Amino acid sequence: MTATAAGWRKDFTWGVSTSSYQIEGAHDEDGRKPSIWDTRCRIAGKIGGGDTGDVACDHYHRYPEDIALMAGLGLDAYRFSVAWPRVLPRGKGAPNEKGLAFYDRLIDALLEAGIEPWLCLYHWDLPQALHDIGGWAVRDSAGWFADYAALAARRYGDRVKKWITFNEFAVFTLFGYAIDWSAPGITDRDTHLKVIHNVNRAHGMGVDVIRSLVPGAAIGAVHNRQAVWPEKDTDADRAAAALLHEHWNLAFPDPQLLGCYPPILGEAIEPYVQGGDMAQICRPIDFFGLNHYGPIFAKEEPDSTWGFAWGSPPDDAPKSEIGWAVWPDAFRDELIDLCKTYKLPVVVTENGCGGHLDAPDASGKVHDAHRVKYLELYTAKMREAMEKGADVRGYFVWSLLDNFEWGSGYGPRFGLVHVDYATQKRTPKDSYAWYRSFITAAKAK
Ligand code: IFM
Repeated sequence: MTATAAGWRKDFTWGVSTSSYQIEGAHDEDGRKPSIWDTRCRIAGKIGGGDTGDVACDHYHRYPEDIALMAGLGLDAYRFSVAWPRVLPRGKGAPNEKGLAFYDRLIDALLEAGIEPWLCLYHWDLPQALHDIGGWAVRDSAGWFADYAALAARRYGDRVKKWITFNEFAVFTLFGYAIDWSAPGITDRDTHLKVIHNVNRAHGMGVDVIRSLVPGAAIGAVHNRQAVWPEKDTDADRAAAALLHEHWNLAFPDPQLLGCYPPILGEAIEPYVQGGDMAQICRPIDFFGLNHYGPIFAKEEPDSTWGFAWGSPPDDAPKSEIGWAVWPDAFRDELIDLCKTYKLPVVVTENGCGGHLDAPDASGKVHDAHRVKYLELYTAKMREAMEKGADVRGYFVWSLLDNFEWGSGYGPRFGLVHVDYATQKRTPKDSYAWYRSFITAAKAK
C-alpha cells in the first residue's frame, strides 16, 4: 500500500526514538552494573567535555514527565532500548528484579498513555562483565544475547508486540572494533570480523527466541543505511567508498535478509563462518528498521584498520549545524532502493537533525528552525518515496530529548525537547510544536 495524494496511510506509525544509555542515567542504581560505555566514559580524552551517561536525562526517575511529553505530541509509538546491564548486571546468570521492574513501569505507563512500546534489545550498552570474557568477539556471545532476549520476551512479551534485536549494527561494530570512536575502542581487523559475524548470529538467534516466546510479535532489526560517496573523484577514494559501503550498508542486512555477505567482506570473514551459521543468521523478520540522516563520504587512509577513513562532504553541500550533509533526495532514493532489495516493509526508526546552538531565548523558548526545516524536507521526501512505491509504514524522530551523544558528549543536541542538564528542565522546542501539528494533520486527512 502506498500513500495517496490525499494523505498518509491510516495505519502509519508516528513515533520518537531514544536509547537507554543516552537518557536513563541512574548508572549505579538498583543493581545496574557497568556497560562498556560506562567504562569508556572513564577513559580520559574519549568523550567530548569529559561527559558521562551517569545522569544523562535522568529518565530513569523522570519517565512519567517524558511520557507526558510524548502524549503531548500525539504519538502512536515510542522506540526505546533496554539496558542489558540493568536487567542482567553481569550479562548472564541472575536477573535483577529491580532493573526488570523499571521497564515494567515504563511499558505500563506508555500503554496507559495510548503509546505503543517498541522495544529494542541492544543499543550498544554491552555489559562490561561480558566484554571481560571476550564480548562480541567470542562465539558464545550469540547465546548470551539469545538468553537475554528470552528474559525480555518472557517478561514483557504480554504487553510489547514490536521487537527490535539491534540498533545500527554497523555503527557499533565498525566504530567500536575497527575505529576507536566507540566502546570498547578496539582497532583490529580480525576482531572486527569475528564481531560482525557473531553479532549477525546473535540477531538470528534473538529473532528465533522472540518468535517462539511472543505470540503476534512483529520483529525487526535497525540498520543505518545511507549512500557512501567518495570524498574526491579518485580511484583511491572510490575504492574506499566501495569498501565502506559494504561495511556500512551491507555487512548486516545482506546476510540477515539475503543469506550471504557482500563480496569483499565475504572473503575476509569466511574463516570465521561455520556450517549452519548462514541459515541461523538469515531468519524471517517483519520489517526493516532504517536509521538515516544523510549521505556519508569516504577517503583513502592507508594507516587505518581497513584502509578507509571518514571524508568530508563538499564545501557547498547543505549541512546541519554539526556538519552532517543534508540531502533529502538521498533519503527518498534509499527508501525506494531498500524496498526493492530486501522486499520488506520499512519503518524509519531514526531521522533527525543535530545542532549545538539550541538554547532557550530570553522568553524561555527554543527556536530550532534548522530542525523544523530538516524534518519538513525529509518527511516530504519520505512521502515522495511512498508515492513511487516504497512500502514505508512508520517514522520515528531521533530524538524525543536532547541526550548523551556518545563520543561527542552533551554538545550535539538532537531533541524535539531541550534538556537543561544542570536542572533537568525540559523545554519543548519549536520542532516539538511542528511535529505535533504535522501528526495531527497527517491523521486528520
Ligand atoms: O545518537 C545516535 C543514536 O544513538 C544512533 N543513531 C544516530 C544518533 C545520532 O548520532
